[in-house]
Amino acid sequence: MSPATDAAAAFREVHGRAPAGVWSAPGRVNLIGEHTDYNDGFVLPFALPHRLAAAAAPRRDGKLVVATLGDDGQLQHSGPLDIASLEPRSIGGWAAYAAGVAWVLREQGHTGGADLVIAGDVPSGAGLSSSHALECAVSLALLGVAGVELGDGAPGTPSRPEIARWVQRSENDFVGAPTGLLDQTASLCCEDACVLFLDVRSGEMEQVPFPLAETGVRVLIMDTRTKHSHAEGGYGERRRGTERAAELLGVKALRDVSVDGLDEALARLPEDLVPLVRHVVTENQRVLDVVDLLRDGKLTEIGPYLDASHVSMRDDYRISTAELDLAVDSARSAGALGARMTGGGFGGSAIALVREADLDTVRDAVENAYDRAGWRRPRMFTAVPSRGAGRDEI
Ligand code: GAF
Repeated sequence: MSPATDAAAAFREVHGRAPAGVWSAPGRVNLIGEHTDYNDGFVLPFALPHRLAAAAAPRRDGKLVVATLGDDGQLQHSGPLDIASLEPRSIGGWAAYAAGVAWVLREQGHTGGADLVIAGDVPSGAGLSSSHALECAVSLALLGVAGVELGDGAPGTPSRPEIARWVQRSENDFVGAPTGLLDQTASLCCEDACVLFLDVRSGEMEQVPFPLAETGVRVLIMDTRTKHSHAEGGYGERRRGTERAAELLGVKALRDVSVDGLDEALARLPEDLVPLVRHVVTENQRVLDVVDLLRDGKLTEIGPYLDASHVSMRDDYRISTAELDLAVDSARSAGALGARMTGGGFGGSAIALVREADLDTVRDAVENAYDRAGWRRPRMFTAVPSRGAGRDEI
């Protein structure tokens, strides 16, 4: 069974008929480039093999009816929601993400009701973008049942980057989470076996080969199973801080400050903004350095950049937690080539780049460290870069 077949089976159970189609979208990890997206900077995510699928059929009454299949096999139902009367912030909980997409598509002229049933295996609350996977799957499903073809952005054929911007708008304006463009773009635009180098300012993208198996290394994901939430204070506070710094420096965004000009820029800022700016500027440079190494086929040499990124998020951006630090530090001490927290922070997941031969040692070391701390062990798994969102054969 796959998320797509699960969603289709659940759709038949709920509606007593087959869906018109199934569309799915992956979660992501960000290899490096954190909190750079809303500063017009660079990011380097890859799509997880884990996906959320939306089985869908059109409705003629303009309503959106959503059911999601939980890990416990139980269906949770929303709605019916009248798409024409959706208003920003009018809905809470998981249904807000699906409703937000219907709202933004309505704003773009793509109205149309639908029955949706969602199933999948992206761990939720793990900082692996399950909410964006849901939004991206729902956006493709709603466009799909409305007969809208994806294209190059010409009128009537929205492109994937354009849909990513719509999804961002639904989150910012409808859900009320001030997130950037990283996660939606990763879910919609990533490709198999590659990391996606995205320049958020220009929208330029490069699929950079990330040959894990051929190099004998793995990416170990360590879900600390501790809380993270972007709608709450810490994320927005950091974002506002970096925007204020850009304003004080007289630049459009911190992307415009280079590492060479960093000291001079920091000298002009109030003390509280210094570490925030240092993180963003050095993180952008680390993304560029890692991309250069990957283009040169030097995957095993990127570890120190992952480590430096973690230190920068821990000490300067202050978005790490004791659980994330312990996962990162114990993985490193047990021989990981590099490790860092991934995503927005304040909990969620860390990643470690590990040689295949060291995988068990690293896993054991992390578990032992957690046991010694008296904490619940992280959920750990390896993941390879996978395909982005799309329609599934069922
Ligand atoms: C979260 C946000 F949704 C992204 O836009 C990005 O800012 C990330 O945190 C940090 O890099 O996942």
